[in-house]
Amino acid sequence: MSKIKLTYFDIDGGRAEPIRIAMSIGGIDFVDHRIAFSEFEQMRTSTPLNAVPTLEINGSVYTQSNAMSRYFGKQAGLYPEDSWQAFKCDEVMEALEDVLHFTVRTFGLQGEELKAARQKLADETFTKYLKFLNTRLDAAGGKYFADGRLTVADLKVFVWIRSLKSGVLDHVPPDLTDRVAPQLVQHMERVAAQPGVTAYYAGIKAS
Ligand SMILES: N[C@@H](CCC(=O)N[C@@H](CS)C(=O)NCC(=O)O)C(=O)O
Repeated sequence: MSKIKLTYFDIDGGRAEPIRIAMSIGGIDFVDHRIAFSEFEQMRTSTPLNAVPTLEINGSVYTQSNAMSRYFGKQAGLYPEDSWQAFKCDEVMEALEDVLHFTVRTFGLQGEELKAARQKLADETFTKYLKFLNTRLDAAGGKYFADGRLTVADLKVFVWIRSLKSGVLDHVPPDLTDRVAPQLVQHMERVAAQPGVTAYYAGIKAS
């Protein structure tokens, strides 16, 4: 059987990062195929839906990051067995998919147009989703989003909040989460301190 291959941009974020972390926690052997943005332009049409991440298993190529997170999350013990808890996990993951969809719409804009779009994104869309996630976390007990333990929903939120706080998106204030949803900052720190997560990043630094 050929090795599993996950293809995505060479960034420690975005849609593939929760999948990479889940596979690492689950001890799943995979090729972490990282591509440059310029490389994607050449390979775009060879992917099933002209997008990444893609997952190659036994010679077939699959799509949809949340499906991948769930598949490997189940193998890694990071997905609830109880269907109601699974629903809670899924709701958060799909909300994050909305966020990425809205974010991507601002890519490629320039100058004042970019500034206006990003300020609107921060003030309206991100603020709405941050408050929503904060409320969900609170309702789930304040530590994890589902099942009272680390799941792939926590990994996906962690990756987003870390990205927001890094200031990588021009015109989105890095302290937005601190102001709007402070519990998510504590959540990010909680997830970052998980042994499986620290081990994953230690491996990345060593490679
Ligand atoms: N629903 C898909 C969305 C995939 C997607 O849109 N990926 C972005 C990168 S994060 C992409 O490849 N976009 C291609 C493009 O913008 O042309 C998933 O979750 O995997």
